[in-house]
Amino acid sequence: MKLKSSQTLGEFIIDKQADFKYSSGELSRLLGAIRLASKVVNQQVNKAGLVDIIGAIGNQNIQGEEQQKLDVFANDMFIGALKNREVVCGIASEENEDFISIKSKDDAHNSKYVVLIDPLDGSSNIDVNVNVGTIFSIYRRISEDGPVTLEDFLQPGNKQVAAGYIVYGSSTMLVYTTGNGVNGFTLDPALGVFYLSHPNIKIPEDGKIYSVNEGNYLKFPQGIKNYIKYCQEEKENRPYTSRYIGSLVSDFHRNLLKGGIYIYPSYSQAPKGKLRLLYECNPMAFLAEQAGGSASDGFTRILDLNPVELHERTPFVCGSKKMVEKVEKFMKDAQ
Ligand code: AHM
Ligand code: MG
Repeated sequence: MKLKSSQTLGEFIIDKQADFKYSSGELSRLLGAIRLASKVVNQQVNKAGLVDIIGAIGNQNIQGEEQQKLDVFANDMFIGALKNREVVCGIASEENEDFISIKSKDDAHNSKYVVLIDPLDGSSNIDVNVNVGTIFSIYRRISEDGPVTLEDFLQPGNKQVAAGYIVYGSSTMLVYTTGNGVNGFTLDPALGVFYLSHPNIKIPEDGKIYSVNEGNYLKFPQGIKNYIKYCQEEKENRPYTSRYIGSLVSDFHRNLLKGGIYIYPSYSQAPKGKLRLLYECNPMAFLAEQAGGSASDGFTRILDLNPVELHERTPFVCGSKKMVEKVEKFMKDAQ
């Protein structure tokens, strides 16, 4: 088999280091830590179907440790890798109520970056062998020194320095941006190496796929209902195709490559929808924009929203530019 590219993720990160605004190598090491943790998590996700078999005796693994739920395992792995390498001064995770402040070994808080992470998004899909993912978002701290503060994490998405995801799928891929386009890397499982497989990804300007949980249709805002009907009409190049995995990373990844729109709107019982602005929507919005697409809450650009709390939610409309514009028009018209 001939590889499309022989450039590894490690080489690529080093090559691109000079593109970073503040190029001290710290961001490269940070991305390296995420790369490492993702390989460990990938191994465990691949074995998910065996957990009951391996852990059948008292639910203990070979080291005599209790079997952990995979989302807890992923959380520990990413936080552990970032802490050990002393590459961040703070981490906020969708799995933890509060953020963590991190000191380096010399007791200082001298790293520049904070990371927000959803360690295993869509984890309810694991039991049925459906793809899951990790989503990460990186900012420079804004507080001067000492332990990180909540304000370091509550920055608008337009201040992100880097963002990306890992999709644990039929192949495992890591896709990320540092604000200079989007690049995708596929893991060679035998070698444990990510290779550049999707350089400079661009999302088609328009698409024919819409991804939304239509089971909630009756509870959606009128503008979204009208848009869904529009997608289903037999007119011009429609009807569109409906594709919804229920795993944001996979739905986003497919639409990124093929063109399409992902929608998680507000609904009557959840006026701000389900997805988290900081862990899910901001990083995906940054990637979408860097690939030529866009992301909105139906009215406002996601990256311009000012977060007020760590775990806040927002309606989310993301994907091909023309499709997002169309949803915004339907939302406005229905007001
Ligand atoms: P999670 O962070 O608890 O895993 O929830 C996020 C997931 C997304 O991956 C997915 O797009 C969405 O929830 C699916 O929700 P629903 O089942 O309501 O359609
Ligand atoms: Mg999630």
